[in-house]
Formats: sequence, C-alpha cells, structure tokens
Amino acid sequence: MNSTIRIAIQKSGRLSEDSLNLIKECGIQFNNGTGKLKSESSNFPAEFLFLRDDDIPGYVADGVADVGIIGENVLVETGKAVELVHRLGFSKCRLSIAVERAKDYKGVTDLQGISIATSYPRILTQFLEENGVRADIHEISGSVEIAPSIGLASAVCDIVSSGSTLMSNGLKEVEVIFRSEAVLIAHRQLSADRRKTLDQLLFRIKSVQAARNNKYILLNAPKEAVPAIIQVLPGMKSPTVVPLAESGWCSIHSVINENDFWAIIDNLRAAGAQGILVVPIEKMIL
Ligand code: PRT
Ligand code: ZN
Repeated sequence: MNSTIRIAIQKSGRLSEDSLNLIKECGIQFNNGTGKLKSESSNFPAEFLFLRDDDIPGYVADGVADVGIIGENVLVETGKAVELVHRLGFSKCRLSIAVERAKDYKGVTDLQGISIATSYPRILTQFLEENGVRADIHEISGSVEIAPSIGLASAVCDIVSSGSTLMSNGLKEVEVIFRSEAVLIAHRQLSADRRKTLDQLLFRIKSVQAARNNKYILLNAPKEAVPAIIQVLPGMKSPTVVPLAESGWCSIHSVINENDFWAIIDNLRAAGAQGILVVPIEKMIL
C-alpha cells in the first residue's frame, strides 16, 4: 500500500509563499528549486506538484493529486467535487461587486439589467439569482477592473484585498458577495493509508496554526496579587505559579491568544503584574 500523498500547491503567485512556509513549519523538507514542477519530501511521505492555481481543484477531484492548497474563491468557482479539509487563514480576500465611484448605488436592485464584467461567473450568477436580480455577465479572464472605463461593462465583480486597485480605477465596492481564504482540499476517496498521512499533515498544520495564534506570557507579581492576576488571564484553567528567590514574590506563566493581549495588559498591570514578557510559541500540540 502506498501512503505517500501528492500535494498540489501554486507554482508562483499569491498563495505560493504562505503555502511553502506552512509546509516548512510543519517540518516537511523538500527541494523546490526554480522551475521544478515536482518534488519529493525527504522526511515525510509526500510529493509536491507545483501548478497554476486554477488547475488544482481539477487535479485533486481527478485524483492526480491527493491534496491541494487553493483559494476558496477558485474552489467554489470551479465547482469541482473535492473535500474541503481545513481553512488555512492566509490569502484572505473578498469577491465584490464595484461600480463607478460617481454612480449612485442604493442596493442590489440597482444591478438589474446592467452588464457586469467578471472572472467569477458562477459565484456571481448564484449571488444574482439569490437576490432575484437579472444582469448581463461578461466573462473576462483578467484586468477586470478596467472594464467600466473602456465601456465594456458598467460594473465589475472581482477579488478585492486592500481596495486600492478599485480606487485607482475610479470604482467603489458596493456588494461583498464571497469571503475567501486559502483552504486545504483533498480527493474525496483517499485510500486508508493516504488518509492517515493526510491526518498527520493536518495534525501538524493545526499545531502550527495554534502556535501562531498564541503567545507564552511570563510575569512577576507579589503573592497577594496572584488571585487577581489569574482572574485577568483569559481561558487558562490553571496557570503555572512558581516562587521567586525574593520572598513574597512569584512568577506566573500562561498561554494567551495573541488577539487578547492588548485588551488585558492594562488589567494585568493594574492587578500588580510586573516584568511582563510575551514570547512566541514554536509549536503547540493540542
Ligand atoms: O498563475 P496562477 O493562475 O497560478 O495565479 P493567479 O494569477 O490566477 O492568482 P493569484 O496568484 O493572483 O491569486 C491567487 C489567490 O490569492 C486568489 O485566488 C485569491 O484566493 C488570493 N488573493 C488574495 C488574491 C488577492 N488577495 C488579490 N488582491 N487574488 C487576487 N488579488 C488581485 C485582484 O484580482 C485585484 O486585481 O489583486 C487586486 C486587488 O487587490 P487590492 O489589494 O488592490 O484590493
Ligand atoms: Zn490562476
């Protein structure tokens, strides 16, 4: 039985760097020298295929690749039958409808009968149908944002991240129709051996993500302040409390979510915490 999984990742583009970093942080080594289309890991049962992102859902659906990393926008647009295994939290963006800035826009019914240029006809059609709007969809493969200025369409439906591309083309975002991030997908009928390898990969990915989202916090406090400080530290059943050499003082260690840190820091200090250290966590096994 072959437990080696083939993992398809984008060859070069917005998903590539974060996909490669994630694989690397999972401790999986391989050589991805320039121009390589395929590579084998030296320490994990995996082979990598470097592809255009649009081809990845099809390859995974057909079983040419077992697993892939892809933007959810592309996955949904291609409509391929694959398993969405896990959200990866990077390459976040949204698919939005935009119209010329000067145009008055009151709501989705304003889209009735107009022409909309997009590379995402499937997701757009579904949005329009759900809203009972009929519009004329112009499918184009790139440079969608210039369509209104060259008279091709009066609105666009495109990927937005910072919004600066829309802005510099004189457009304004009026409807967010889909929110996307990179996702891990898998072939629907993986063999038991390959499923086991995928589970190992997923376990590592979750450990990496948990470590990224959490920080280890250490602080010193007088003994009498410990109960109040423990109250302030969120989500920990039982932080570590160790005595310091100086009598009457101790050190408290805990793990906190990075997003909570700034919200609780003032409360920690008010409760008597001193010498607060916040350090990154390399891996976090859940
Ligand atoms: O060559 P290949 O086919 O593999 O790559 P590609 O050119 O088709 O895709 P690529 O690398 O551009 O994007 C891959 C994925 O990254 C997309 O499918 C999205 O899931 C995600 N992503 C995240 C984005 C963006 N952010 C993004 N900003 N994809 C595209 N953009 C483009 C958008 O099309 C628009 O032109 O950036 C512009 C808007 O950006 P802002 O920041 O100006 O709003
Ligand atoms: Zn593409």
